[in-house]
Amino acid sequence: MKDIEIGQLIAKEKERQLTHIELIASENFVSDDILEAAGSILTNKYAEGYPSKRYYGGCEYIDQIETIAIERAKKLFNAEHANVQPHSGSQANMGVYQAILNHGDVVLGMDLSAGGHLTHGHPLSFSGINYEFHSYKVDPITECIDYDEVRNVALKYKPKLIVCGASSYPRFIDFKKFKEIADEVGAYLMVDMAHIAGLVAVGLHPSPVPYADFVTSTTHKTLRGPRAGLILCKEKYKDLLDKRIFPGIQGGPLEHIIAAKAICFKEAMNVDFKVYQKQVLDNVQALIKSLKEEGFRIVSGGSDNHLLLVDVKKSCGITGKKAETILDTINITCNKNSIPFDQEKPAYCSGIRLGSAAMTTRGFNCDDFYKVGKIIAKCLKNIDDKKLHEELKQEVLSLVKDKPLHK
Ligand code: DSN
Repeated sequence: MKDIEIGQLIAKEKERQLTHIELIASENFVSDDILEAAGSILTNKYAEGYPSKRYYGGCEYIDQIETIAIERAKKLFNAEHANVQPHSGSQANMGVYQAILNHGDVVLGMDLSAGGHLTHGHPLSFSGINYEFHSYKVDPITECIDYDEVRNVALKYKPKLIVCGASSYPRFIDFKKFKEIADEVGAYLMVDMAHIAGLVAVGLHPSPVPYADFVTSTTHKTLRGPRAGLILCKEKYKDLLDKRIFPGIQGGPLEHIIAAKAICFKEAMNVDFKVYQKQVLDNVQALIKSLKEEGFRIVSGGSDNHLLLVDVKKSCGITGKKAETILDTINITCNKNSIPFDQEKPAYCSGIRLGSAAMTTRGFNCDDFYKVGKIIAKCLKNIDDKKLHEELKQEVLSLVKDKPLHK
């Protein structure tokens, strides 16, 4: 690369990725094919519009690529329509909101501290600014969604839209129950399946597609594609939705990323993708077992998906922020996370969120994740023992040695 400054920083970031255990639940490592498409000459092309209805010439190959991406997304998720243009999950959510809501309309979403996402109504997000969001939480004892509470809040506020799906919720979500509640109050149902899309694709999490009017997602979490968004919907909403994405909220689609999404959808149809997702689930269970043996409290008592929340405040008396910082010194990357009914401010949090998708891609098995649990436990129980931390960092380095970012 001629730009030495940026080239060196990319090289350093690659080295960081290679030498760290990546436990951020929303991250993953893409295949070489996806990387190649995302860095391809397709980035040179403007293609405002949709296949065969473009506002620029020279789109004959772009049209084929985007059509393949749409068809593969529909096939993978058994959906009637797919819009593959959203640049991100936030823009996918914004597109759906703008398609069916008016400014000030009432919406129901999951509270951020219970596991929801910023775009599910946080007051600082466009969602909370433009619409009147109300939220449901989780049951204070089980820390799982209480569908009776969701129903009661829905009956009270009569939302035009109910949003479900989460960023840090470790349990199965019952989309059928959400649909029944939405029908009872006459609301649309939107499911944001960003975190669990890979599990849904292979049938290891129940699919929201049969129940939701709109399903939004990112493509880079468990789905292991490029950093981008996706919307699935019923055929009857196709025109409404497509107009909202372009020209509603976006201009030229990122066709290099759409090509990468098409490859991602094909990869997700391979038999080995299901094997990978099963390993993701097994690895989470190994990590939970290891941490529980060390006395750590796991929010909701466990996990049904690719992530878990560890209550580090209760388990070892430190904040999530402190835990995130200390783990980083031994080359383990994760993020602080609020836990249900958290008493700490969002900048500190009482928990950390751990996910298995990224390291499973790098070839970690249950033994590796069990060891990772022991390393985390030793580190967080001895936060001032620098000598121990150095030993733990060496253990991490030996675990990641000879593990490529993507096999
Ligand atoms: N920031 C993503 C996550 O980490 O879950 C959600 O957008």
